[in-house]
Amino acid sequence: MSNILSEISAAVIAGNLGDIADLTEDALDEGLSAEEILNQGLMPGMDHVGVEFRAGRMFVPEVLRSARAMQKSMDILKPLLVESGTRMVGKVVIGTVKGDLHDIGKNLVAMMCEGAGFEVRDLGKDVAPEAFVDAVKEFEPDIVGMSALLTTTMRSMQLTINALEEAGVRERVKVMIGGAPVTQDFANQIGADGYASNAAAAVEMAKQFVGAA
Ligand code: B1M
Repeated sequence: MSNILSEISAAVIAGNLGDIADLTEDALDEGLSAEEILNQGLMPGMDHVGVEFRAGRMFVPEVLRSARAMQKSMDILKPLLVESGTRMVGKVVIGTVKGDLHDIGKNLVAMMCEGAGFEVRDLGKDVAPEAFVDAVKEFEPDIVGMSALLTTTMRSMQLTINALEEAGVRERVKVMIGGAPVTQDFANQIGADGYASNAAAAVEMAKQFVGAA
């Protein structure tokens, strides 16, 4: 890995809010692409944070700081990741489901969908089933995307699909789900239309759903 990418990983791990923006700019100046910085700098850093968190060597305030550092870099990369997004290929409503505050992966999926030309309405995190229903009625998306990072909040995905059915709008949209604990089996079980394991796969699936693949 290039030195600057290692430094970016280290800045995410340390939650170094002072240096991460400069490091990101330096990496771009060195000719690295936004995708390389994301996949080989930020993501390995956050993976390491996850390992340390699970092992009890990092705690919530530190993890939060790492998340902020990653977001700060992503704010710089976003225009580059979405720069091709001038065409409107379809509409996506996306959110992290109720009870869940993890939004980095969801933000990435939203960003990459924008980059692929989708109009995206991001409902944020901790989104109640009723809020998804309201957004479907108001925004009339082609796709509803749900993200969950906790095994305990995966159930909110099922509850959201139930709410879409009860409101009579389930058939109007394709439902795509993702997040670290989510699987294809789980998607089948709750009646989602698709599961994507990462942001790039999510974009491919979204394009297939609207016939733009
Ligand atoms: Co949390 N956390 N966390 N956390 N946290 C995890 C998820 C955990 C695995 C850590 C661990 O134990 N190793 C664990 C969950 C265990 C489980 O349920 N299986 C955990 C826990 C336990 C908790 C708390 C309960 C801790 C506590 O308070 N005791 C708490 C819960 C709060 C809540 O949500 N109610 C909590 C809190 C937090 C912070 C707030 C401190 C912070 C989140 C900050 C934020 O998001 N703004 C945080 C973080 C940062 C993590 C880890 C370290 C990193 C998550 C992340 O951002 N990854 C995480 C460990 C880990 O995953 N390594 C962990 C980077 C991101 C780009 O990846 O989100 O997987 P990811 O997204 C990927 C794919 O999954 C996919 O594409 C993305 C890009 O490729 N994808 C989709 C995601 N959504 C998709 C949607 C799609 C398609 C694909 O379609 C719509």
